[in-house]
Amino acid sequence: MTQVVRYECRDGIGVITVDYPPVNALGAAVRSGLLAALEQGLQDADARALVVTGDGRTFPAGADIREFGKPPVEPFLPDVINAYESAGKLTVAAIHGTALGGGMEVALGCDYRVALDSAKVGLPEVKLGLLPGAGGTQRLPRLIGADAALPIIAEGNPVPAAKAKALGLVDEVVSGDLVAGAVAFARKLVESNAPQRPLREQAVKLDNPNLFAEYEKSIARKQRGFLSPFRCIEAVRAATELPFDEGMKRERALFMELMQSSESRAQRHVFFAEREVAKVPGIAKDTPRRDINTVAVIGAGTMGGGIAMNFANAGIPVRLLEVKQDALDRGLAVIRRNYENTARKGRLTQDDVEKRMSLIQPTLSYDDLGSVDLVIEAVFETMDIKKAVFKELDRVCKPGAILATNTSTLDVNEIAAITSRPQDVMGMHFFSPANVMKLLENVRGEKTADDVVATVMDLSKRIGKVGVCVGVCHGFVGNRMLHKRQHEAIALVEEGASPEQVDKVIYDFGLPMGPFAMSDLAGLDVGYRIREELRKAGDPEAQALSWVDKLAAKGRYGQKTGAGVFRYEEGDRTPRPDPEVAELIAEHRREKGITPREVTDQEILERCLYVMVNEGAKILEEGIAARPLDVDVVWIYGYGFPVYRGGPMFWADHVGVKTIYDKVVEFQKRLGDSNWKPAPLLKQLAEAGKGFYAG
Ligand code: 3H9
Repeated sequence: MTQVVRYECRDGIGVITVDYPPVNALGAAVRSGLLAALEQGLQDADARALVVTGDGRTFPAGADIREFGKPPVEPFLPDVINAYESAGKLTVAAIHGTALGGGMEVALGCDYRVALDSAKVGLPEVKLGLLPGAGGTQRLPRLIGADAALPIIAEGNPVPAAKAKALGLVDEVVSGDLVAGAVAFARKLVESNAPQRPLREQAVKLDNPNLFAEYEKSIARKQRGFLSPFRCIEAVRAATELPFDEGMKRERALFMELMQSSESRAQRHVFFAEREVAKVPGIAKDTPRRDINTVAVIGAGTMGGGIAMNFANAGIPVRLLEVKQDALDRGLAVIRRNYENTARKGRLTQDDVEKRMSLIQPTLSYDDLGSVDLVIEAVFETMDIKKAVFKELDRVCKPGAILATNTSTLDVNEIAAITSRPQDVMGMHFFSPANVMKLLENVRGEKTADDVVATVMDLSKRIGKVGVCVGVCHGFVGNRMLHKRQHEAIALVEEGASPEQVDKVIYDFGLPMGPFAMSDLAGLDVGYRIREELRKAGDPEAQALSWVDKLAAKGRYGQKTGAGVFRYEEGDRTPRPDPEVAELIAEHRREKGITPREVTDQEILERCLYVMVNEGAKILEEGIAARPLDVDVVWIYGYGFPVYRGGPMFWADHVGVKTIYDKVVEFQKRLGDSNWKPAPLLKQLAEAGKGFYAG
């Protein structure tokens, strides 16, 4: 037998244990180990039934995703599960941790299931762009009915043990020693002559005859662009319409289709990227971390308040500082309102609201910050103000405290230099709304110490964020690329497109909204102010006054003023085209002597996205992002880049770097250097026939 699965007999019950850290994934060695152990258990005259379990932290958490895309190796998982299902002895799965995907399918191949009270079970394949491909779509509906099985398969969320028991997904929930509990359960089954229960022999219950059509309709908007949820529906429907073996064939065909799909490839890439991103190149795994037990946030505005909530949510006390009492009161009232809204939706208890509010301690004095471990500044986006804040922090904070700025565009090195401890300074760029958006760009300054970076990266996870380590430059990774896209979007309208056409192309590509709906949401005044600063500073990259700036100058700031690039009706966030804006654009074109032309959707897509890829390549060259995956994760978690496209750099490989480079060169000739100078890295990859990932 292979070492990754072992067999022993305990109290007359054979115990098969998978031991393949970290998550007992069902790689080839585990699959053959499971077969060998089954054989041994069947031949063991002392074993009257068999228990299957996992060592370490979990029951198998699924097929080994690293094997996907490689030539398949026998034995295949469906065959292993069939062998368990048709074994001549009773089988019991003993589940702890997370029995997911293929792991859950192994459990479904057993006659009975016992779970530890803390365990979760589920079929998350859909989140990898797949569907359960080892019988899950055929066996789960036979166990709990199609109506209950469908959302578990098509949404992929794990089900806690107690709920699983209520659904009939597990037979017994135990606490304490799982294997002892499962062995006792198996003995009871044997003693009571309990029958084997192969699910393949069960009929499928379907309560709602319109289940599939209704469900498909209900997910259509949320799952826009994804392929796998819709294939999951087909597979479950097959379970209700076909005999088991036919259903299995259908499941297999759908699984293979998804496995080859670009959507699943992208989703699997994102799965590994979001884990890899936490490992910062050059920072040793064993770098010591600083203790973060208390935090302070400077500024109780929208951003500061949202940031403070993250810490309160994680149970970390946070001092919230403002300079004026009324601003502090306003900030606290907004935070309370946010929590109470969540409580009203049933996602928090009133007790939780009070607990979180009590963790946020308001103050008007910097002298109250002497003992905090981390301070995050979230004041007005102006260098002079930031510097004044950091001077104060340098004065009051204890040695070793981490001093972070939430700046989205300013030079973190310049801010650090105003203090006597630049090694303790870094950027923590939260995305708005800060209590909701998962991305955190952790900006490492020239002098930031390794342990500060490691601490902030760990802390990101602790507060439920995906932290990406980036370097200092204007706009860092996300906004630097966004500014390039915005520049193109504005230019495309100047040349003849309408704002709604540009937005539709980007929305249809899969982003949650187009560039102009996004700027209306963020507030046109924000971008206007940043551009004004650049113009005033005489920055050669500063853009001339655009039609969007003209709208901002007229007080059309976006959603908050009911009008921006689009207009908004009271209480409705739907962007509506505005004839007044069309007139302003026409006037702007006349002033600049531009005759509008027809702009194709294809050109909009290429100019808005290729410009980002080109900028992403520059960001990589300059070391602002260490790896293409860092750029991808920034765009997925910060801007809602469609997961099924894998992020801009992964998508670029899909399109072909050479194709993109050729277009960039063409646009450079037509539109000039300022936005279209090809990144040397892009050129180099294109000429070598390589991609950002594919070597
Ligand atoms: C499937 O089962 C298909 C079948 O239906 C059909 C087959 C025919 N494979 O997340 P963590 C690695 S599809 C390989 O940080 P946590 C992970 O990369 C699969 N590796 O820990 C990481 O590596 P590293 C369906 C895997 O405690 C390490 O384990 N199953 C796999 O926060 C620790 O992971 C799923 O989709 C895997 N399946 O969360 C479950 N899973 O240390 C996917 C993890 O080198 N997994 N790794 O960075 C998860 O959701 C979480 O990992 C889990 C633990 C909840 C289990």
